[in-house]
Amino acid sequence: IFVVVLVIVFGAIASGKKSSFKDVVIKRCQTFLKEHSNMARENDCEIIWKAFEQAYIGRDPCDIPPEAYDPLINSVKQDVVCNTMLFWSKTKDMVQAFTDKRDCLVILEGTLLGALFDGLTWCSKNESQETFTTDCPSWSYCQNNSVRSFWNRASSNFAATACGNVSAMLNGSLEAPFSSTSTFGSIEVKMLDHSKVNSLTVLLVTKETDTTTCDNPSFHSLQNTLDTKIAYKCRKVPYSKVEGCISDLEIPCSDCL
Ligand code: AVW
Repeated sequence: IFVVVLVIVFGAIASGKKSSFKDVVIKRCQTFLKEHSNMARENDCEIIWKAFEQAYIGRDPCDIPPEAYDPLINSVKQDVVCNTMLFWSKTKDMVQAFTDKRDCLVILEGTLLGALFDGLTWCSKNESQETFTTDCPSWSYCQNNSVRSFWNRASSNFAATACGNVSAMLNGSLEAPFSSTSTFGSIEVKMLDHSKVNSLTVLLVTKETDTTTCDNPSFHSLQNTLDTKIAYKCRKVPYSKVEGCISDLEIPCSDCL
């Protein structure tokens, strides 16, 4: 009896401590659907999980093409609101803090698909049924790794569904805020559909001491990549203004950008 009790107690402690990767994703899914109750009827967290898993389970973690995530993309139902889409490059933390509790702008990481996997690492192995969260190939170790292919596929979908006037927050503290090899430059700009998107506005977030302006040469390559039927605009936004809006939710969005 003593041994049985011991096994049960240790079993409970062990299972209570460790929450599996699946548990994390399912929990995020349920939380998101609670906060966006209008989406709860159309989205099923278990179905989404199954569609996700089939992309990489049992496969070489460097041999997952972005298309492997097509069933996942199709399993998530979310209508994007035109004129609210915000892209970003080299500004992640600021943009996440800024959009977190505001509905006026939506980033990929603020949609159900992006929120489920933001900040996570996952992979499997040939012949394995398991999901690993450590010792997975890093972002640039191989092109088609399970995590990078997911973000490439998700970003391409996010841009392809964009409509109206969209914007991109870029980092004015950099010598070249636009990089044609970034996800924004290599995937998202190219996927914007001129039949739905009217304009792309670069919001160049600039500190007082920054010297980079909208005349920066890197924006020429952005305009060359952008469909000529989509209007290009660029405007400086003071970093202090964005900071102020992050700390004070009472300031309306229209006064932030
Ligand atoms: P980014 P993007 N090693 O700030 O335009 C590890 O350049 O690419 O913005 N992780 C990396 C690496 C790397 N070499 N490169 C990129 N990442 C990951 C989705 C890392 O997590 C949204 F819709 C880094 O924080 C945006 O509009 C993130 O990729 C667009 O794509 C962004 O790198 C931002 O992609």
